Amino acid sequence: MSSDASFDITVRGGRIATDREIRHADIGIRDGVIAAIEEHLPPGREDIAAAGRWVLPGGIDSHVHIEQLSGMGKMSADDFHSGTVSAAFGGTTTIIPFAAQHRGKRIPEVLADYAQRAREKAVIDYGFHLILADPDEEALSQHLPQAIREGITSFKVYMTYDALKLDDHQLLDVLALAGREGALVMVHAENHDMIRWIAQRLLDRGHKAPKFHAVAHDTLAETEASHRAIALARLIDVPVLLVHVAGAETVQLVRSAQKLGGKVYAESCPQYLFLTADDIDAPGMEGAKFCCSPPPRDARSQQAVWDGLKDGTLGLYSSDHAPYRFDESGKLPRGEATTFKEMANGVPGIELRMPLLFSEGVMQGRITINEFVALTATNHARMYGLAHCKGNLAVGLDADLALWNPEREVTVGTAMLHDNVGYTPYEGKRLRGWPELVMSRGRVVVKDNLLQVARGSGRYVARRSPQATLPAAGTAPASRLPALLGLRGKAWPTL
Ligand code: DUC
Ligand code: ZN
Ligand code: ZN
Repeated sequence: MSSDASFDITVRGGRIATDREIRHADIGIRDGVIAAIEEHLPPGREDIAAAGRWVLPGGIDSHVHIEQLSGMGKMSADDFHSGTVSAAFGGTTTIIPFAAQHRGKRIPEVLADYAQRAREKAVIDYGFHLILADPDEEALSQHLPQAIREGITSFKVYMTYDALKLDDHQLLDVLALAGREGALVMVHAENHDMIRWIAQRLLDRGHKAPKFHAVAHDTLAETEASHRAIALARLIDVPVLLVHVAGAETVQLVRSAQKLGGKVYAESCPQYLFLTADDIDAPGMEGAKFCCSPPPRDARSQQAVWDGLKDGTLGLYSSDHAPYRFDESGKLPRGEATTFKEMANGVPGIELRMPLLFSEGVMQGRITINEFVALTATNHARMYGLAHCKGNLAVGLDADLALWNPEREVTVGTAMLHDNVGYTPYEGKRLRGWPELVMSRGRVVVKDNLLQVARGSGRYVARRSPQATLPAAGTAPASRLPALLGLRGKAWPTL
């Protein structure tokens, strides 16, 4: 691209970081797309001064629950407006929420319903994953292939929750279908019967307080189900992604499976870096504010998650934003009498996901700025088929970016956030570094601490096939089953 082209916007003099490099340069933007990145570009119709700022790709948050009915039948507190506004103020420019199928609902209608809600309200771009609760013959043979053609190239399945749980036979059906069609299966891995069994005994003994949520969701329930999900995927040589990894043993499991050559990917979230089960052990019902599944664990697991993010075992860092208010609509359906089994599961985090990792990861020297970019944007784009348009700063990609002031100090408080939750688990935390200007497709979305765009101005992005982000080689012999059973896998494009 020649330097004398005219630009709608020139972002001038910033320090640009991608997942692989750092450079001082200007960015020229035309028609919402990055048209040039060079040391000195001519002025655009608008110039944005970025000296002293990091210019980073806009974040992609690939695990958020927005305007969604949960497995426990709870509607999340954020709709597509408050959810996307909150994301944008935290430096995120693309989200991939879930369109949730509940049993008995037809997939095409579910997808149409979520598409319409988002279209009217979202202020940043979005795709969808499908939560799959009913993988019947019609779903497997028609609706899922159709959804993939429409750009929904990942499905989330649950190994727990009465309303959503799939058995191993069903999981194999979904994995095989995804392998055939070039889609990705995301797994919520917790052993349902272990949790149910412990919870019943706790309740029988009168243990109802929020802190018993963490007892019921024992770390072994996560380890066992994660191991099983990995084994099912490896059995038929299909990629799998474990979402919201919380426990040290699960990180180790994933690392071992990857070393063996398993196409095993994994994600973790802020709550597993910055919270522990001790936070849930708070007076009265206060602990409910920190309850999510799997629950935050202990210092050893926090360190294991940091290590996994650093060494690439955990390639994705998402918020798992699951917003519920601290009242009858969400966390406390029966007020003070609510038991740990009745509280809505989930914590908010869409706005603080990136600032938390920037402050505690980059500014504290735990991860590099390039690792930050990979974990918050680039790896999501590759994993979820968005790399053709998002997740990095390069000519031809959407001009989705954020200007981060690394020196700005912020003390987290509920009032500064833009979600509809009314509390934050990170209240009072002091952070260094903040995204001060956020741009999506060349539109300034957040500037001067104000929203600059209209409701409904975000766009749906049809996603392509996932890309492998791990080397394929391993030491274990490849499974012979796919050939024997005629399971023709569609190879993922590699980088
Ligand atoms: N699973 C999630 O992915 N998010 C919130 C709660 C849950 O169980
Ligand atoms: Zn989950
Ligand atoms: Zn979730």
